[in-house]
Amino acid sequence: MERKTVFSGLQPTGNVHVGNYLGALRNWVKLQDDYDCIYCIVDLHAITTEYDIAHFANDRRGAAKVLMACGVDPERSLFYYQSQVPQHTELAWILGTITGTGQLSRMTQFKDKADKAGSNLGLFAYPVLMAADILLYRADAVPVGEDQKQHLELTRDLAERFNSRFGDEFPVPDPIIPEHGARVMSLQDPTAKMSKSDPDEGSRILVLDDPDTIRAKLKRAVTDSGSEVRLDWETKPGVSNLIEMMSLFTGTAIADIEAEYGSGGYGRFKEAVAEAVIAGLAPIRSAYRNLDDAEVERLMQRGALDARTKAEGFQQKVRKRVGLAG
Ligand code: AQP
Repeated sequence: MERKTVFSGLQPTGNVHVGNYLGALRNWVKLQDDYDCIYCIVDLHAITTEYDIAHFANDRRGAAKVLMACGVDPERSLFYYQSQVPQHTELAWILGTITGTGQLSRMTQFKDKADKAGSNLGLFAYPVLMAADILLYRADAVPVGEDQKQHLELTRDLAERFNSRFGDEFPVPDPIIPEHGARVMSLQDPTAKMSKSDPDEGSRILVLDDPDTIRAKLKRAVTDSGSEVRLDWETKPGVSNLIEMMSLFTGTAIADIEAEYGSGGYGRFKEAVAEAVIAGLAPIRSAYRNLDDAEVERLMQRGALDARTKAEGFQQKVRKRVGLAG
């Protein structure tokens, strides 16, 4: 049977956090066993908000290295930088012609980011470029965290709209959202998602944080009133976030964590969570240290070459559909 195709992307900010890891990256790695996987460092998405120009190339490679250290394997997956495959932006333009501006202005990520940093056309059109990323390769499935659900809905709408206007070309992709870990919350505000762009470093644990930093961040993590360690997202969002994190890093069932730490107080529990996270991230830190920058860059250039060839074959079909090719 033909293998299905998976696509997903990550923005290169150098701050890959455990939300990205538990919500998306762990799935990316597992899916390599059963799917044709295409993974992308979406640098064009990253420049839609303020970024550090001088360090961008370095940050981009840093993100590629973190992903490789997590287990994204360039020998098994197509892995490259988005800006090196111009078919992404060409398809985004074409899809933009069938996207209503009303629908785009309802995207919550656009509203949040525009409120914080001001709006621009790139930020407004971000979800169309994301749809192009996915549809370019005719992906069947997209592993993402909960926050990307609305963008995936738009992608599905655009696939259907394109197919009905120009003829059947795109499969309508399904999101792959994990049952647990799809929305890891900020350590400082457990009602907001853990995020790369939060100015408070203490709000997130980075995949490459050293053990002492992880201990310190978890010690300062906001917990709730009372002292019982129990999963209850309504009244105990801070503790629930830590319980879920511990369960995902150790594979221990939530009920077993509650039974072991329920009445021992928050201090002891937070220390145990820190050790679980440190142990879970240790192999990634060590794999990262063993990666060579020049070799990573070579693999990314090779990935871009392969991706351009693959993308061009698909994109020519789109040009024919819309009347841009003979
Ligand atoms: N807190 C989270 N919990 C679970 N999954 C998450 N993801 C992001 N935050 C969480 C998932 O990680 C993948 C890559 O994300 P991205 O690089 O595209 O960044 P993002 O979605 O914009 O979220 P960030 O990392 O927090 O960045 P900012 O600060 O820019 O919003 C995606 O699959 C995402 O769902």
